[in-house]
Amino acid sequence: MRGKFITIEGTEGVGKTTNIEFIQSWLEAKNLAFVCTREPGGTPLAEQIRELLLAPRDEIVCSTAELLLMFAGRAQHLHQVIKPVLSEGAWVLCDRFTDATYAYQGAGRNMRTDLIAELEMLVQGSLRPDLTLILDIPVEVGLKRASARSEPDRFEQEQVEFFERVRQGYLKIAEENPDRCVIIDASSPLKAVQRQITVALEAFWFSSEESNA
Ligand code: T5A
Repeated sequence: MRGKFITIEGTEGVGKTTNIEFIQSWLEAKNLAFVCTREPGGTPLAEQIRELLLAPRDEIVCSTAELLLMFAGRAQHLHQVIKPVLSEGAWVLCDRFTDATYAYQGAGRNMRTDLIAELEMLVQGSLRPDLTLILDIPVEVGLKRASARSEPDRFEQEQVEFFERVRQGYLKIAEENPDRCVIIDASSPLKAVQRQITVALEAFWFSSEESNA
């Protein structure tokens, strides 16, 4: 039986990295075999593409080049990691996936969603995450958290308006995919965020067990 595919999404500094560690402990407590990975990245080639994408540079990166690099890394990641792991029956926990492309390149850069959907079909076929946790936070709060932690990467150098569009993009994805997406209020203290995540994971676990029975 195919493993489950969980993704975690949100705007900058929303707390994905912090909460992924928490989700890993939940998976361990359930005795589930899993691989934790990220996008852009997840294989040596895709990590090199990540470096190309995130490095601040003087040259303005064309939105189409950015979009194609995202999907190039994703194609390699799917081929080398995600699909083999899922077909062995293990779970995949991924820090960002294609929803980030719809939110950042689609809503953020105003790229056509039908073009993104065509690339999604080319690269993924019918594969979609089974559960997506969208950590939601006012943009300014996330940017403040991110800037306190490290120097801004190329995306973090964008204006607040860009991240507002990205946030709205994520909220639209959640509205259009209520069976797959759960919005988590990430502006609360960490313990409260993790309580919401636990509720979402337990509900997902319960429904997966029921459909397996
Ligand atoms: N991208 C990616 C695209 O444009 N298209 C795509 O298709 C894909 C896949 C990737 C960049 O690429 C773009 C989006 C991104 O800009 P990334 O590293 O995945 O970069 O994304 P970032 O958002 O930059 O990830 P960060 O690591 O910066 O942020 P996190 O992981 O969301 O936040 P985290 O956990 O590091 O937390 C930030 C700080 O906040 C604190 C933490 O301790 C930390 O210091 N914190 C809290 N503080 C108070 N209360 C809470 N509840 C807190 N939770 C965390």
